[in-house]
Amino acid sequence: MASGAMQEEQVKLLGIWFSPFVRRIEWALKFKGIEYEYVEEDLTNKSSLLLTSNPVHQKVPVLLHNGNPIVESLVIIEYIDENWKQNPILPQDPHERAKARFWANFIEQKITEATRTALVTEGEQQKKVVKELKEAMEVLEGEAAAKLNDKTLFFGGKNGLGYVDIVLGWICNWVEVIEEVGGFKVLDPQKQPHIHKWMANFVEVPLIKPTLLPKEKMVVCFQMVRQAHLGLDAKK
Ligand SMILES: N[C@@H](CCC(=O)N[C@@H](CS)C(=O)NCC(=O)O)C(=O)O
Repeated sequence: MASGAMQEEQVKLLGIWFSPFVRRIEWALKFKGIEYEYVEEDLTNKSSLLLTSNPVHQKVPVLLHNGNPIVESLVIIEYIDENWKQNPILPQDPHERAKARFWANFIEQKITEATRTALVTEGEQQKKVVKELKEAMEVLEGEAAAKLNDKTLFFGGKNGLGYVDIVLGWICNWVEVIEEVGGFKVLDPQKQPHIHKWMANFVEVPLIKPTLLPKEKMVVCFQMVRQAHLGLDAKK
């Protein structure tokens, strides 16, 4: 019979197709080669499993590991890395690990959240957040210039993809869509050549490529999100 370590694990991911936060978890699971069941949620009619698994935020992604819920995408990625040791996502060295966590948090606070705000705002409020977003991109460009070169294509270093790559990866598929829908521009190959090179390499990674979404489908979805937040429907 199977030993303890070999016992069958139940891994379930509650998600929604258009979420960059969910996509990160799919990338982390695929990177580790972990089998999982994907359950698509209806966020207009959340399942009781979602509500009981993530009672505080009631958001996806939720990872259920043998029935235990883990929430918040960065927490989930760290959990996956701690539980399944193959193909480490975070660096082994404590200082490198701390630096990876620093950049992941920077991306989350200064880029991911700001992009979300820029999508659902207009006028002066949007101008302010887009300015902050551009400044954050410049800071990230500096880190990319320092860290990446012809031999080191990813923030994960010699091992290839790592924590920062998985956390940042959504920009390759989502930012262009959100820029179009929100009517602003933050990514510019002239201004962030290293980030653009990284993006070009990231989308070609065999485990990433098939998971990228068609732009047209996302534009329609994010237009609805923007309109819902701005109440444009009500004004019509
Ligand atoms: N900080 C969270 C963000 C998750 C999030 O915002 N999920 C959205 C989908 S993209 C959601 O479930 N929204 C449902 C709601 O706000 O009711 C994470 O990193 O997991």
